[in-house]
Amino acid sequence: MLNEQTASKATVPAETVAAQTVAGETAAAETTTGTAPGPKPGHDWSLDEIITLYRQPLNDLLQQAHAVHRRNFDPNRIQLSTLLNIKSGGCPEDCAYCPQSVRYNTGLENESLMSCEQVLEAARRARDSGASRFCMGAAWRGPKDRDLDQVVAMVAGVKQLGLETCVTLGMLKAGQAERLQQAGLDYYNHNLDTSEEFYSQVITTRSYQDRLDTLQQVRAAGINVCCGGIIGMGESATDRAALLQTLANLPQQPESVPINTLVKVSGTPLDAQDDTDPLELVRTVACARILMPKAYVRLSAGRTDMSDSTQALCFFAGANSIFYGEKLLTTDNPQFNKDQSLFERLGLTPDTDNTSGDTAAAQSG
Ligand code: SAM
Ligand code: DTB
Ligand code: SF4
Repeated sequence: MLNEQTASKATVPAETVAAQTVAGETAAAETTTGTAPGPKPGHDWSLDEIITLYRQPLNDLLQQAHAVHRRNFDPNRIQLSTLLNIKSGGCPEDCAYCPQSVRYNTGLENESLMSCEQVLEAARRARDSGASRFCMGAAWRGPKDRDLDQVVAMVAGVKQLGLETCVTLGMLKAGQAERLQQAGLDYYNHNLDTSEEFYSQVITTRSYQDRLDTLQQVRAAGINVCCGGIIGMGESATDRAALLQTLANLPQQPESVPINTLVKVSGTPLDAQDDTDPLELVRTVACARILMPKAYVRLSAGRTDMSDSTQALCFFAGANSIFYGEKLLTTDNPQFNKDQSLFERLGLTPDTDNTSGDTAAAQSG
């Protein structure tokens, strides 16, 4: 396991990494320092390469990540997604971080699936507040076909409001992704959460392969993939590197990569975890940006307890999307005015354009 100590000393003087191609991007010549590998072609990152990238001196990592970011995105624009928990609590799964598992006593009220009208009302509010994507989450192991009938109607309705649509419903059975695609679904969120090695310490009721299978079904149905993980669950830096390796080496990289910081909810098995070093988050975001240059990297759960400076560093490192709105699924997210003030102070402009068509087309496989 990689020692948590990062920023190992650079043993090689400044050198130029020649123009190379990363996941379809044509890279300009970059000046970088240290021993970390520069941009490389294809999707065959080894774990050692990613660990070297992750551990290099922070200034070198940030410089490299920001250069990749600038080549692929306007660095001063940010994509805003709003979340709605359309079915809250009572989930049979045992994800150790999750306040919605029926196995943990978190005081959360279980609620049945919201009506389509309630969902559309929330979507209108999100659109009017400036969000461009509306993400609906359900505390299910996976949707039953009769549940899916209702979600299909919600997706179609939200799409008609001019918003991009995203759902996260758990594992999908054969044919379900196609139904969602036909309803106009743009993104399906399904996280790997952590490395395959660490996974069994967090979840036992579904396997890593189950998750990869659902991602494959989503991809095969022509829906954009939103897939990322959580940091701060007691995993090592090697686990974070391994998660990024799995994501970056998928046959087609995800269009959207949420990086969540654990929200410690009282009553869950992970409620007493040590706080995450914010610089480990920054390193994770920077590596995600370098490995998946075309993806929207979302600074997801955990922003309520994050300083403005940490968020600013994450945006510099390549994060270009957030959840916007005062609630995530069951926990708090920053207040609207706090985020608006942050955007102003950082000179960030919310993306109003829908991105789904562009990103799907931009992926090189
Ligand atoms: N039930 C579905 C599933 O698990 O796929 C969808 C909803 S689930 C809540 C979506 C994701 O939210 C999880 O995979 C996890 O990455 C993230 N998440 C849940 N609880 C969290 C917490 N306490 N802190 C950070 N991220 C969390
Ligand atoms: C994702 O990666 N993070 C979001 C979304 N996808 C569904 C969920 C965060 C949940 C945080 C805990 C809660 O609010 O319940
Ligand atoms: Fe259920 Fe999803 Fe929470 Fe796991 S993360 S317990 S599957 S709602």
